[in-house]
Amino acid sequence: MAPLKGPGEAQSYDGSDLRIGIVHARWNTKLIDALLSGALKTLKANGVKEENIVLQSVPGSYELPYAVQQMYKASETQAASSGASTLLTSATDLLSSSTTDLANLAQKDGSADSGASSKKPFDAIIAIGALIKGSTMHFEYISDAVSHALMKVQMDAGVPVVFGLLTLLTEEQGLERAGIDAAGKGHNHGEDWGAAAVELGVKRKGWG
Ligand code: DLZ
Repeated sequence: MAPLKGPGEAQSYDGSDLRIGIVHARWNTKLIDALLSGALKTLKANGVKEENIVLQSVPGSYELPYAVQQMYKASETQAASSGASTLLTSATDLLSSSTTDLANLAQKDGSADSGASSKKPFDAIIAIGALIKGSTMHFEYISDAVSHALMKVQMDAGVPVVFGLLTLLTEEQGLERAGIDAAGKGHNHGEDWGAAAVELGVKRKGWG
């Protein structure tokens, strides 16, 4: 019988053509490490190439929306200029190469090309953080601000931003959602985030 909760039957999408960004906070590192591993695991299982996954870290969850926004903008700028810079690199190589070096140039060009194609704008970005409620109002303010800001970045930039922010009332909740609780009854939500990034990244190409 299908489970009541969760993202439903796992469907596989071909992520081999996708470029995915991941920004993660460093607060609550034990949780973050497990969630990040989970996300990377499903990205790779769905065919996303390692060289097309870009990782960034920020101190805490509050910094996530700004980092996502800047990362996406930078990827757009790089994509716009990468064609020209690839040509420039090849021309410079050609002029400065001796004939013995020319045999290597094809290989160099190949890697420049694959670099250029991997410099396309991100197809999706995953924002990962773990906020744990303390004794002040800090948790409420940051949870609210970050959730709204991530949605705003997604809508303003027109790129899927996967909501990998755990808003936890207890540490135990975090361990379960990172799939590292002692009882082993938890589930690593990072895996779902990786799958969501691939699904949205693939589907948005068809929506254009
Ligand atoms: C300050 C703070 C606290 C108390 N708790 C957390 C947390 O549980 N999870 C998290 O990701 N970040 C936390 N931070 C750091 C803030 O998100 C932020 O990095 C700082 O306030 C600096 O802007």
